[in-house]
Amino acid sequence: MKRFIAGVAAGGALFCLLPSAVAAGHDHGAAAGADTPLAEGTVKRIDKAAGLVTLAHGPIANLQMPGMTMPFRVADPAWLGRLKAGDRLRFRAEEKDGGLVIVRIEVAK
Ligand SMILES: [Cu+2]
Repeated sequence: MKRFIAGVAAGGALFCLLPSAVAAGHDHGAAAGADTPLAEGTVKRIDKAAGLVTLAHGPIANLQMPGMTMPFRVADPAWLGRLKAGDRLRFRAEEKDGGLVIVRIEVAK
């Protein structure tokens, strides 16, 4: 997972380029990935300055990733303002521009 974490850190500079790419990719992803269940996770830390949310997550089927705790970028920075440590959520993460980006979040209240 070192590759993914390095990608997230290095991808910070690309963050401003993401919204249109994510929006375009998400429409296709929703159809292509319709049979892939959302992953489950718990928010451990929010870093608004870096645009990252650290999740303790379960297996992510579409990324063939086992459960672990790691930071993710988010498709919309505004999401970070609506999350807090301890929130349990379901999410979809995709590989974009060499890093991992959360493109969908459903918070379990
Ligand atoms: Cu992970």
